[in-house]
Amino acid sequence: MPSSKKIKDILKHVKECSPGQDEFYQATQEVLYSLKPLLDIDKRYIEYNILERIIVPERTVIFRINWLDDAGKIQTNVGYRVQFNSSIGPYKGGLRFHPTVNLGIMKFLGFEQIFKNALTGLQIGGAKGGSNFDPKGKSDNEIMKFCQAFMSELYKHIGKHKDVPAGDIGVGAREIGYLFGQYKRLTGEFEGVLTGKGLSWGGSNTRKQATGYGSVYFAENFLNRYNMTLKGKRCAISGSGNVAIYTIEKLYDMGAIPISCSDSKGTIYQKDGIDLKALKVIKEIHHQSLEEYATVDCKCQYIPVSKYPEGGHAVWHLECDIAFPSATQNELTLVDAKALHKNGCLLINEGANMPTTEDALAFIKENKILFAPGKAANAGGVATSQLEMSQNASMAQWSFEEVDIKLRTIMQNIFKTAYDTSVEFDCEGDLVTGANIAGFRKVANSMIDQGAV
Ligand code: NDP
Ligand code: 2IT
Repeated sequence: MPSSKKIKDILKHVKECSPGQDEFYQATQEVLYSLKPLLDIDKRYIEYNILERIIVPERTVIFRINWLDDAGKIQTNVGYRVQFNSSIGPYKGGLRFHPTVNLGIMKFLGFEQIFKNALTGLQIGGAKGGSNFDPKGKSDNEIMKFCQAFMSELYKHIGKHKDVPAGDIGVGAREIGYLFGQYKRLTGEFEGVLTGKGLSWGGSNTRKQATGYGSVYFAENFLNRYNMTLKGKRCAISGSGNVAIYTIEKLYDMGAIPISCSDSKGTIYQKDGIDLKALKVIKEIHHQSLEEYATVDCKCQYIPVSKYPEGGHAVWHLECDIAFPSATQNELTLVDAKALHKNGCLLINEGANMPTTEDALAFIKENKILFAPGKAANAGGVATSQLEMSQNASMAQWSFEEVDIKLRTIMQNIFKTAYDTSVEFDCEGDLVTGANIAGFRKVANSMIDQGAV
């Protein structure tokens, strides 16, 4: 059977057996179609039913979480852990706490994580988890109660050689602390079962910075390949969470000008560069909205979300050389991609997971804008998580500089792997194809080696 017919049949089957999981269809469609050149030259993947197998999670745990709010009322949420693929190592991937979380979103994130983790060159399988719990407006006590209730079920399914969760949207150092404390209480084990831990109890230097720094290192490698650098480049960044903040920090180090950040309520545009110190205080210490930033910094322009109709997002309508979408999935639409192109943007570097919609991606490809897919560009976070696991296994703690050097090397290698694979398959610079094929090949070959399990 020709590979294109096979891919079509499988995608049809995915839709039939998992209704309403749009983000999962989007992710599987993008990956499977990009594998066509590989499937055409190596028939083993079809012969061993790798596509049918790789799109089904090895295990999905869905559970109820009951917790007591500050008023003494019982609240209920749903928890998930999708253990997608363990062919090359223990399951690894973040936990997301956000009201939009559902099974389709967990599956898209877990699926992407398989190939991202393979691209790092490290031995980690793919997983994702989380809950539809909304941390916004909750007291510290409520966050702790929720994390404890969440871990009271999750601990049965994870372990340092089995599955090692970490943070994602809505899960940072504070939540990892409460989750770890409860795991330790339930099991009596002090083990590296989570990454993103505090530095005094097993965390790795640079993990907090790693996704943002890694995204910038990736962009620099990409630009260097075309005889350019980040120096002096005007960069539009979306989001104002962990990934966005450390993208902005590293961009300053590289001599670039980060001109924006955003949150779910609005965008900050600051022509001469975002005030990083003010941003950290507002977001990392006080957990406030960017409206607050606009009140402390009068040189910036604040554009509320409601002012941007037609499916566009203000941040992508600013004049910039490079775009760093670093907030959430499908935040960069066709309208946005057209605006970026019109304004001369030369590179879109995905800090978030799948931030670009399908039609925007097609437009970007057609118009030959350089494009760094999230599974390559944002892999620095999970790679540094694996470095945390290594340090935990040997009870060591490496310095900030040591981990940062390793991170730079890993990002350089990921770029080289994705780029060289694009050359191998006659689509030089198409890193979507390069990253997907390189990640898939490693996982699929391991599945073949391990037989029908
Ligand atoms: P944070 O929770 O720290 O920050 C998320 C940011 O995105 C906030 O500014 C938030 O705004 C904004 N945001 C989230 N959801 C929406 C939405 N539906 N609409 C508009 N804005 C939204 O998360 P991270 O920075 O950790 O994660 C950002 C992205 O990076 C995600 O796609 C994540 O999967 C990806 N990623 C994260 C890694 C990590 O190590 N943390 C590693 C690799 C990828 P508000 O506060 O108003 O909600
Ligand atoms: O999407 C991601 O790669 C993450 N949220 C980080 C996962 C991890 O295990 O560090």
